[in-house]
Amino acid sequence: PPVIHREDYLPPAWLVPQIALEFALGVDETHVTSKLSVQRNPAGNGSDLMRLNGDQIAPLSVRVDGEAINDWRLDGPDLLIELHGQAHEIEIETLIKPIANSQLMGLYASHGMLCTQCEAEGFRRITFFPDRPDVLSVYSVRMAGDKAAFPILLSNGNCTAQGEGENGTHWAEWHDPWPKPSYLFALVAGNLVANSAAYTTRSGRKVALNIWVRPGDESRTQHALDSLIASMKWDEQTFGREYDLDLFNVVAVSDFNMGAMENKGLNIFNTRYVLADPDTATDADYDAIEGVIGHEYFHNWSGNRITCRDWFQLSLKEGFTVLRDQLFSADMGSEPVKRIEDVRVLRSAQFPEDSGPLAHPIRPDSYQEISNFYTATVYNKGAEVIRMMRTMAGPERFRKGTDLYFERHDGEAATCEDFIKAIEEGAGLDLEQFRLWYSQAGTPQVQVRMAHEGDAVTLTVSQAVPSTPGQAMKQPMPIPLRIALFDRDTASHDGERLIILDKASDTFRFEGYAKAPVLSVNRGFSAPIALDVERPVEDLVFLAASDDDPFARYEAMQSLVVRHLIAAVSDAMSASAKAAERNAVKRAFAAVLDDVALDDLMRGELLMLPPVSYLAEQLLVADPSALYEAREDLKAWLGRELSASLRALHDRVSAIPYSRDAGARGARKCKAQALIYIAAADPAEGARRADTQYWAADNMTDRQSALSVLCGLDVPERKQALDDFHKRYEGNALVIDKWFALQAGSTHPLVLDHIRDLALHPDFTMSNPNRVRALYMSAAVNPKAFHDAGGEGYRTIGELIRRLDPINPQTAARFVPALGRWRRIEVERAHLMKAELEKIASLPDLSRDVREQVTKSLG
Ligand code: HT7
Ligand code: ZN
Repeated sequence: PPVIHREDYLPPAWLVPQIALEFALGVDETHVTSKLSVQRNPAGNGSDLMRLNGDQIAPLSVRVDGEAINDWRLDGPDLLIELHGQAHEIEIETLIKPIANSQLMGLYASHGMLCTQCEAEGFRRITFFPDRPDVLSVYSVRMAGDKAAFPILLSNGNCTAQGEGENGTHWAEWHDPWPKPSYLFALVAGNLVANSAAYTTRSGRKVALNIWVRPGDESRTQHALDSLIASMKWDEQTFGREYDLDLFNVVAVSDFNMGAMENKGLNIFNTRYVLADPDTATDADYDAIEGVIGHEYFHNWSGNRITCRDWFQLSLKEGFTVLRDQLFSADMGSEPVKRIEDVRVLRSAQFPEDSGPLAHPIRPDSYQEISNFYTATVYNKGAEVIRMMRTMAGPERFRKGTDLYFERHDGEAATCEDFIKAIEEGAGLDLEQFRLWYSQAGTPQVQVRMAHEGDAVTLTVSQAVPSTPGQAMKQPMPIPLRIALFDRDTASHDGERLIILDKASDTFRFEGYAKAPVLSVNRGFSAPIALDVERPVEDLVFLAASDDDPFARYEAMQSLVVRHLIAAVSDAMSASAKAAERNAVKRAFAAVLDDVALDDLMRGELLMLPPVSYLAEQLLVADPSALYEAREDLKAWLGRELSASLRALHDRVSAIPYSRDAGARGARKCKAQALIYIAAADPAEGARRADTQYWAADNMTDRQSALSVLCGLDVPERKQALDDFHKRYEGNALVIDKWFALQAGSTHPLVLDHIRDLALHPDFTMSNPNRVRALYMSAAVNPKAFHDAGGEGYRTIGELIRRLDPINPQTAARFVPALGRWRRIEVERAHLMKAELEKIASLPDLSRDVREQVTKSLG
């Protein structure tokens, strides 16, 4: 497949200021007529050739200025037409088969409903069009179809007319006044009901809001609607951004490749990020809904009003919008807890990407299949990079920068460079060297050494950005580090400082410290780096108990555990030194359990052990089973050593009744954590408590955390609870997904047998991405299952990729990175992982999606 390079960008030769689309809707066949008003682009290369992208479609007819023409030609999937004037009208008819569209890109059918997914290149599966984000058009849409099958007809913008047709049909016309790229087009037709509200913007625009779902689901939409209203208000207050249409529709669809899609005025969501009530959704589900509703809404400005010039600029909209949704969620709940969760995601999903064969900068230089670049790097590291700009400027000056960006580029298809320039000018920052964060891949490794002499503290800080595919040599990048120097006796510091390391190595000197202070560094995770600080274990215990930055406190806990577990799997430390480190971990955990000043949400965070994937990141070559066992041993040991406190905690929080307030949510988080340790230490007691919790639960958070513990135990209560769960929630697809995920993600000794059986369960289907992810992504991230020494886990994922690729290549490709980490895994497993990749690569008809990921992973 051809490689597309960022540097080869050329403006389009032809523009399409207007498009009128007509759909004769049917689940089996939909007929599409598309009328394009095209104009030569003054900034184009003057070519007469107009390229209209297509993908698995054929033109039924082509007309230019009203005349049927035959001298069009196909170039691969694309339609080429020669045009000699300045402006023309092109009319093209196509016939598509939504029911046969298993890729879920373009127009497809889901439970009798028709819906679209056009980002990144799905529009070309509907009609021929210059399907690139720098061609902006005003869309008019007319759709007609059977009224009984499709009582609700939606598209972007406003409904301008509707009426009845013949033979039980009806029609609707929609007009979106805002020019947009084709990837933001959307259409939905189906039997839907809405939970509606009205919102008045701060300048007085009245907006009708609808959350559309299948009949029966409407009682689970209030949280999504509340989150939408909160997002609209927050964007006005925080970024000065108002909504710009009279209508905002959100539609929930159960077959969806990703989380949601920000189509102008008609967001389409995975049901997972819409439906919630206490009985079926966990606290984490509620938070995810709030975050994704916010994310898609915020795209209205960062993505829709200002879009991307080309797909290499994807982080322009995604990185910035992730930052905006993170700040929103932090303001809606607990800022430190949200920061910890975001860093956990970055470390477990993005750090491995950055250190593996698929590493790429947040603004990639080349791709074969753009769907493969909707990555944690583009999204989450992209957000971290913009967050660093905010940290360096401060929130007020950063806001001046974003104001300038929105004002200067409104209505344009912009670049990351445009964003950087606006922040530079608006916020008054020099970002010359900082641009390296956009072009260099790899997580900077930062070393900090502290020396104390007389009353002066000297920090020697150095950085190394590792080599990544195609980028052997790296330059030093500006790294903003928030630091504090603590007085050990008073547990206080003299104010936080921001230092910026912009060289390979630098020293920073601070005076007025008669005694050596305790260093707290990268507070709030001010830079997305891996940190190596040489310090005594006692300093970490001190920070874990006393740092006034909650993130730094969490970080100290994590560092203590990482340090201990890495030592546990290596020979570098004596047995007595290992025991001393383990005792330090215990003291830190005991302090967290006993700290009455700590809120339970934060306590729950502090009690979480780092995942095996993050532990493996610390080693050049890891034995995942050894890490897994060491982590399980530590869990059981802490459970035994702190048994009384953990049981007391579980008892205390179990008495707190269900509510959605922070105290009760914190209680449920602690309940889940306490149960994990109790069960690891004493499976019988764990099973007894989990069983009681399961049957007494009046909410999904408690029921799921209890079932999760039971799933890992070989006890009779396990099957009873699993059977009950399935029966209780039969017909609720999102909860049945949990039933699959809990079993596939469990620590049960027979987990691989369970996964094999679940794949044959009548509720399992390859055609629903949520179900596929519930079973197989849970298996791929479960070290016990995936890294089974015999290779069964690798074979399971390899076979899944091979079977899923012809059905849904985008989803199949998402499983490749798990196998692609083979170089960082011990040699025997590495062989088995590589063999699976080779077996996939040997298939003749692989999709471009999977082919790119597999080739890069083997390369
Ligand atoms: N901007 C949206 C991306 C998306 C997507 C991309 C490829 C294939 C399917 C997709 N569904 C949604 C989601 C977002 O970041 O808001
Ligand atoms: Zn997004």
